[in-house]
Amino acid sequence: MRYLITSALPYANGPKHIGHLAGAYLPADIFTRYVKAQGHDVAFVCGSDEHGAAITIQALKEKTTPKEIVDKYHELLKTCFDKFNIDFDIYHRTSDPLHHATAQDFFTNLNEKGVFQIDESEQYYDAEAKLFLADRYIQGTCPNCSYEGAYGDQCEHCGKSLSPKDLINPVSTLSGNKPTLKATKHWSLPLNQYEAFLQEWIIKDKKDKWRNTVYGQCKSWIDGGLQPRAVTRDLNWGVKVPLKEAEGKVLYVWFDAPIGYISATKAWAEKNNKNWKDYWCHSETKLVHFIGKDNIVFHCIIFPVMLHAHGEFILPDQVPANEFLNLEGDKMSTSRGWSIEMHEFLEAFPDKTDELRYYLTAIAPETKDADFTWKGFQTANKSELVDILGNYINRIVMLTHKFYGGVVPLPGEAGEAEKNILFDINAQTKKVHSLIEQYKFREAQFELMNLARAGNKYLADAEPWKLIKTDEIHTKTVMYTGLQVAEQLAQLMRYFMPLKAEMLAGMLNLNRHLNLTPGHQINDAQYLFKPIEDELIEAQIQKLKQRVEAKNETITPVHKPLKPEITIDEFNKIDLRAGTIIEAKKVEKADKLLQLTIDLGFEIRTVLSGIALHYKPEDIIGLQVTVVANLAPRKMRGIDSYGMILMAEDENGKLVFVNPKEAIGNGSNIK
Ligand code: B3M
Ligand code: ZN
Repeated sequence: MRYLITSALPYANGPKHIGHLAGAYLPADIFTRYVKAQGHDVAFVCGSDEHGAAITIQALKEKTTPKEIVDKYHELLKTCFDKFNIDFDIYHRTSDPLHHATAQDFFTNLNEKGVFQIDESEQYYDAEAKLFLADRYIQGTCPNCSYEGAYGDQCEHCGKSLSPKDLINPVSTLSGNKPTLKATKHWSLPLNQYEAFLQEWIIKDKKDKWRNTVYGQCKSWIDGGLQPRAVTRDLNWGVKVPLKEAEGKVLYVWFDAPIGYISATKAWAEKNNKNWKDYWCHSETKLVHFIGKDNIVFHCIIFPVMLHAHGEFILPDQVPANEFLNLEGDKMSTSRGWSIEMHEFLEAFPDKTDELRYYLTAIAPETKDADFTWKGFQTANKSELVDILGNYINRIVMLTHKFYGGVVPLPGEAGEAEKNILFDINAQTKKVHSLIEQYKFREAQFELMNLARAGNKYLADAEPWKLIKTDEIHTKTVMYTGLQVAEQLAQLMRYFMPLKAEMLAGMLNLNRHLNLTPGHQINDAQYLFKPIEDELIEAQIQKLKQRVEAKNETITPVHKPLKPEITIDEFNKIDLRAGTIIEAKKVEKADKLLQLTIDLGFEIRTVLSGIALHYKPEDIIGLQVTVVANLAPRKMRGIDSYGMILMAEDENGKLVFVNPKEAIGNGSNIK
């Protein structure tokens, strides 16, 4: 079997945190190590995503050029992945000329096939900066939740996807001016024309094959109806659109980035005397994309449509997208300071990379969001790695030295217990393999630990340290059998904890011999794992807290521009009433929404409110609030909402209720 395995190309606009590592890099590495060990022909590719507005915005922030930004972060990311032993066959970059040529060829191919539709449209333009504004360069008020710092592509407050023209009071972030609309021309991929293909390929075929979360997201996109997507942008940073009439335009970053997987494969193939087409154009090859859940639509819908429209490429076989990793109960965010960047972890714990790999896999967000806690990390290290895996290895290696000078003994006849544990070696190995093949890395690693647990139990029951005094032959059998467990642990650990696996292989002197056969000399015992001291963990927790506080202090409150003036008559159109929350519950599959039942005195209503991240349902029952009572009903997540609750929000996104200071009759006017 041949595999082409990819991990999302990280934007080279800043460091990446351990949530990214857990989402798209570590599981890909485990899978790759496994399929390679099975003897398959595999290419594992990744690289930096060096285009797009995220990069140019970072350059503006750091007062430098996009080129300097991508050079700096490309190096940082590459080094971090190396240190975590994410074993890419190539870590490429989308600024490479080979990538530019590959992306341009791809565009030309589709263009010549007449795939694109050309749309003339009006787009926001900053007359002072003389630039069309990328969606991210425009900020304004969200039409959905009224958050005033929404971006032209998305409101980070309510999560709604937006287009710049949806924003109320748009402002150019380059100059602070109100942008003007100017005509421009763009090439679009008419996704709507590929609905039949997507129905056939995803809806019919992938339901039982892809993770529920992945399939579900695809289905809701497809069911919601697909729109054409512009694949060009008016920008000067990126892959130039290879057409005379497209001067000053580049390919949209999400058009060129996935093609980066192809150019990375080409670059790797060139160096390694391989044919890249074997990996991309051969129906027997399995293409597997490891990504985080925010990239699902691009990998499951847009890129496959591009590949399908091109016609010469295979489509992804699996897209094992992960959910998110939170940190100490809160969403990880580099900009807020609430994150553990990969390089920071490496600085603090340079020799604990496998311990982190272990913990991230043990809590992997495969089916739902997971929570990283420093204490959890410390505990997993102590009570699992040190006490179970490390302890087993230490006991068996020490005893081998003590009893036999480190030479594997010749076993006598196996008893029932030996037969059982030998069976376990086999059964656990099969389980680990099969779970990895199903992309269930968390369970796979758990089964590896179960083998270590079984080993501990076997030794505890057999008590070779006592047995040696009464039955030398059977002691040899026990020790020989126990060593077989250790050997298999070393084999299975290679996928998850490559450095520790190597260390164990060194201890068992497995490098040249395949099996621990009688007479084989093993090396001295070393501790595979060590407990992590409380102070170190405490220091990390403090560091996190202090950093967030410092960031909060240095954020100079931005005075949000006032909305345009209104008259008192206009204001009076809003009917505000006092009401009491009599019921509150979470809305399924909507992280932010609470469904409230409000007693308005004259009637009872359902109101949805985006406060679920700030308030627990049980804490707000009985609270009197201010309700916009004459707001037109709106449907969210299939539920009708009749009105809105007033909240005050500070620049950090903290929300508090705006409620009558003293209890007053429900239904009272607020004016
Ligand atoms: N750079 C977004 C991200 O890092 C984007 C992925 C590209 S994969 C082709 O999440
Ligand atoms: Zn919003």
